[in-house]
Amino acid sequence: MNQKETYQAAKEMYAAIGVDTDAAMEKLKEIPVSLHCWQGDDVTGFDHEGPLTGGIQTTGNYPGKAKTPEQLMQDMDMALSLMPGKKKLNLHASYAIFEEGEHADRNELAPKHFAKWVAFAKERNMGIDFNPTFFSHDRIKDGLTLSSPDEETRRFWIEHGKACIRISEYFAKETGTPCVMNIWTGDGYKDIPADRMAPRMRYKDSIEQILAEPYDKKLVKPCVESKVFGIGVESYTAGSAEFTLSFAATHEGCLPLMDNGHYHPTEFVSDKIPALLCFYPEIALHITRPVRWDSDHVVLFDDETKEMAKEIVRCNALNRVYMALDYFDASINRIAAWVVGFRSWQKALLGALCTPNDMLARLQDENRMTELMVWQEELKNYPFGAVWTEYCERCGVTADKSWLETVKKYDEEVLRKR
Ligand code: RNT
Ligand code: ZN
Repeated sequence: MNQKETYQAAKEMYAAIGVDTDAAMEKLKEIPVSLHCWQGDDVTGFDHEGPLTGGIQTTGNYPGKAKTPEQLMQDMDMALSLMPGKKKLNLHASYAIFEEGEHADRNELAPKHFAKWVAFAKERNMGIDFNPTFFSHDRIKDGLTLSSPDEETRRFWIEHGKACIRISEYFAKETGTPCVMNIWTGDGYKDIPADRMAPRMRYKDSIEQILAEPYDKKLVKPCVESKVFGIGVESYTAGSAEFTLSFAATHEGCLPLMDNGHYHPTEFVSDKIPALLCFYPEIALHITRPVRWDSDHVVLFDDETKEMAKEIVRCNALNRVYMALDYFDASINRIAAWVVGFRSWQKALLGALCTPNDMLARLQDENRMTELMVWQEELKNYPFGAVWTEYCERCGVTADKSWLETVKKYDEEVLRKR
């Protein structure tokens, strides 16, 4: 059988259980997924010299990492060309691009420092998401930014947040796509604090001040990302799950952002998605792969990844969930890391769209739990691979791993020569 026939057979099998695979592919093509620029250079950025801080870490020393905006864009282009589906660009403030001899500190960043990124995104028909960078900077005092007891420090970081709101609005206006602006800080304590509330009250006030910057709520979607702990801040994180959820719940227009690496290993974000969708009009996600902890390994087509995608689709919430990838592996080819992660999430979404969700929900409501279990197992053997191959072909990318040959060639010809 050639691919067309294989796909036709698969399509009929899915049709028999009420799944329209063509419609699933058409739908997926329209759903943007945000690709994080920071996988390309180990979260280094262009506006500082120092190390990566904030309780996050990249490990590995794979050769040829991008060191300039041009290199990062070139690498990203290579990655983008190997991924099916609709992409959005996810930037951090630390990726500002300065003219020769120019520099602006984080509190003074302006739209012009991102004009090159806007041109890049527009040429590729991508919207842009944004993140103020509250780490890797010498104005972090004693590990604290927005929750610092030092008013000058806190002011600096509030100004940074406000600058980022203005830049986010600029992105939205330029690209014609709303910009999701995510606030995450690594603020916390290594050891048991004596006061857990005051830092949170300051953090709360700081975010309120940032969001008091005027902006169009249709264009900028601010979020707050929670975290359970970071390296060096194991005992206490100001932006805990309860803190950020409550903040988002009580501040109109502010979304909660769940990063699936930021919970205890026995918690599942797939279960949290429908819980939040009961209350929030919109939510945001950082999709990653935690290995025993917040390790930010490359996203794979694994069970929890599939389950998260299924929940978004089952809840009919593809237009209510902003999806962004967030991982950084410096130990393997960085472009391949981008590609594998993005393709894994595409597979998970396509798989979810090819699931007879209404039928399964009916079995649940009619308490036909034996049948439900048997069906869920049966579906694992459906010919999803044929649908994926067809989807990739329709998107103009290779379906199998032959894309790796292109990356290997680029590795030899470009990366190793840096
Ligand atoms: C860190 C958070 C945060 C960062 C990025 C770089 O634990 O997940 O989202 O990964 O902002
Ligand atoms: Zn994250």
